[in-house]
Amino acid sequence: MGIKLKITALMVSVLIITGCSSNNSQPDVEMGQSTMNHDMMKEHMSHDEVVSLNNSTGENELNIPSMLESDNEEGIVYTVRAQKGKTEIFDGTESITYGYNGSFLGPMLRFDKGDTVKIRTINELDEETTFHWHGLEVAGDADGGPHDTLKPGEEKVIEFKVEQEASTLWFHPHPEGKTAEQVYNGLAGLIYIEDANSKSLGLPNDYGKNDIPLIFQDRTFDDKKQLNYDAARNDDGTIGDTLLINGTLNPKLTVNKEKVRLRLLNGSNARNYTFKLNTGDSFVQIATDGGFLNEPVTLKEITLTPSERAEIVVDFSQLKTSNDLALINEDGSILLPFEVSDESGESRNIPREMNSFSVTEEEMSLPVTKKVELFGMMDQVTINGKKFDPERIDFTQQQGVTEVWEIYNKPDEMGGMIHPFHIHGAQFKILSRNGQEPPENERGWKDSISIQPDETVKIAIQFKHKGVYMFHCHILEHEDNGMMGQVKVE
Ligand SMILES: [Cu+2]
Repeated sequence: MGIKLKITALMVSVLIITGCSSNNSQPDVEMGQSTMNHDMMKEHMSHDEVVSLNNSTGENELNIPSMLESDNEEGIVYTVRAQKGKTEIFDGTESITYGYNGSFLGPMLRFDKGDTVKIRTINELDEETTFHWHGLEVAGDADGGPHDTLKPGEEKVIEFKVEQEASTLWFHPHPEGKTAEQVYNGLAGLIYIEDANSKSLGLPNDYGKNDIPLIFQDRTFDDKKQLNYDAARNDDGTIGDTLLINGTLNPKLTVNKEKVRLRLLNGSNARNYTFKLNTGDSFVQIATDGGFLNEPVTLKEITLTPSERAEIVVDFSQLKTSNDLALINEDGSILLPFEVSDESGESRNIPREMNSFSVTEEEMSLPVTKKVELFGMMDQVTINGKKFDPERIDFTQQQGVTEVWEIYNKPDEMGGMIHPFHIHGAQFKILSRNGQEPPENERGWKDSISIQPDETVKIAIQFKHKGVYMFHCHILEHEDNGMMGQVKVE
């Protein structure tokens, strides 16, 4: 499969270089000795060809990331080290991996709203890296963008006050041109923010028991069971046939007969997932990237593009467990089998009112003051016709002032592809998708948004802090290929 993908990528590059068009009125395009017909071209250029994931056999209990303890009692001080190590992902074989405070992935950092947090970040890798806090509202110099590289052996202490509401965020590296490879090798960790509201809602919050993080990452392993990024790399987004959840191969999750909260994070370089239960049962979504929805939204499936999060609650006391229960992907591949124990857990209701998120009339009536056009594929990706330049500031915005950004995903001749668009340092509100109100389950704080080809979205965004922040496509290879710009908040 890896070989097939590479060939596809190569053919597409050749087609771009030769400047061919997929316009149906044109005759077959000649490429040196070989000739492609339109059906072949369509197949190779539809962007849709995605290798399926292998089914999880469920032979391994899901790993739950450890919760990172504070270094001292006086203040909240964490130490986060980026490290290289070996991990037994496959029984009896060690794979070379990266991780935070360990060999693979990272611990979960739990903050309370109002906390002043200090994090000592240390680069123990033999290459440059940065520590980016995805979704966290912090000053630009604490954000860990590509200007903030730590050389091997260097360390940096950042300090910030947590002022945003309860949410599930994450952290990962962001060095220019190297983000995709470092995340692929295992650098990713979770941040939970809790506040008075999240603690009073009576939601499942027993970490690892009925409050479960699920970090979805697809990978390709070579025949020595190694993550060989250079071999697997695809300029249009590296995908793989092997799913790891929280780093666990062939995971299963054992739950009690109760409502279980699943915090879904698409931590993949490029793959989109549409999650559903194999029974066809519904579940409720309770949170978006940056906070709770006002009320639970009942869904049968939910799509997350890279870096998006959603919290959902599945009621295992109501599901018929005679069948094999599993979380599956849109195409039916089994992502996470569930084993439901006989133990009935706590009974609880999900409150009808969870938050007071709103889009104001004023925000709706603001003019568009920033326009972003996403375009291209492979290494020909641009924002407003330009590739990332660390020396260029693309936009400026005033601290504390809400502006409306309009983001357009301009299709190419082959139709284009979904780009997940992320802005650093802030949570934003979706005002509209193609002029329409966003779906119910997107009426909450977001820091990443999936944008379809030819779709225009409007968002209202306010930065609470100053600094230079990135905005970019979260297909990590697109980001590394320059689909990124900078906004300076003054
Ligand atoms: Cu993209």
